[in-house]
Amino acid sequence: MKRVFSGVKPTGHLTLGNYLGAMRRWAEVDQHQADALFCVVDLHALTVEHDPGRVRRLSRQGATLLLASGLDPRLCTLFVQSHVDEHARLSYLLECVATDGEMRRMIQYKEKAVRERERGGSVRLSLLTYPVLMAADILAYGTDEVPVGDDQTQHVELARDLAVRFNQRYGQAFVVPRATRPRVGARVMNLQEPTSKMGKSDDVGPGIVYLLDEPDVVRKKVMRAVTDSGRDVVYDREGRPGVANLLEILAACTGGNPEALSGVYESYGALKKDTAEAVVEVLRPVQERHRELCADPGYVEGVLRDGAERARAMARPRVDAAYRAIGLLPGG
Ligand code: AQP
Repeated sequence: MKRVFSGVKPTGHLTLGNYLGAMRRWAEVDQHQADALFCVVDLHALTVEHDPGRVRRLSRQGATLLLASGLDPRLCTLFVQSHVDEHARLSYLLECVATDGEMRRMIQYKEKAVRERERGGSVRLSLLTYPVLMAADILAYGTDEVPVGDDQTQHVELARDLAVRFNQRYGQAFVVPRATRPRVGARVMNLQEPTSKMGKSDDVGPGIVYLLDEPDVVRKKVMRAVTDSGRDVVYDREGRPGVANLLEILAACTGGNPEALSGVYESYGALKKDTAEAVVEVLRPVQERHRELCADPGYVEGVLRDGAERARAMARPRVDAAYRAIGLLPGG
């Protein structure tokens, strides 16, 4: 059976982008068809300015929302990255095969470094090396597939390159993974800035639909989405990014096709109304289940404890073998 690994970063409240681009497919497809691991990648949240208490709260909330979105611990392994030491252990080895130039070419690094400077902060070294830790997350488990949204494909490419390089230099240690993406919803854009991705730690809050937004808040955000001065509803990502984004969100929520849906609407208002209702309906069961799980925090903690134990047992032999292969003396 193929192995699948993916994760969410507790850098903000999870968004509709995270859900349509990744989480929904993990629950509906991946956990049924693969030996799947899903992770709250909390170490990654330390790569930018952070508040310790907030990261802890968001990690717990992220795990709870993953369960609420349908992950079933009987079908998959759900855990928190920092509970499994193998990620950090392997990351160091991979830093010894990655290059400085590779890191500096990463688009997300460039974008986030600019944002950190604009916010008056300095750029942490861990922001530069973040893709190596992500490669370790993936490679430690012999992962075949990494289901992610478009924004993460460059990082998965790097994980592939590092696996191939390590294997060529030191012997076959890692499976070479590949990224998979959803048919629609792979890149949900900010409703107020439809040329930028809807990102959970962005500053343009009104353009972001959070998974725990109340239905009326969702409606308000979608109804106020930026479109353009035209009138016809046409699907044109380049020329009409705002309308295209709404059509893609509607298609992702209803199982339709954005191109076909564009023919159904004669006004932006009607498109927005249906999109808002479709989003509210998609989020409703997730929010209900989230409420139930919040009433039973011991259950979530237990799932994470078991998950970390299982993940450790899967990662340790491969990471130990990589330590030996690269030339380190086996210890006690
Ligand atoms: N807007 C999006 N559209 C489609 N997929 C998305 N993903 C994120 N945003 C969108 C996918 O969600 C998964 C988890 O993302 P992450 O927690 O690793 O964070 P990220 O990719 O860096 O995205 P964010 O939400 O924008 O976080 P910040 O703002 O902290 O950088 C991934 O599979 C991602 O592709």
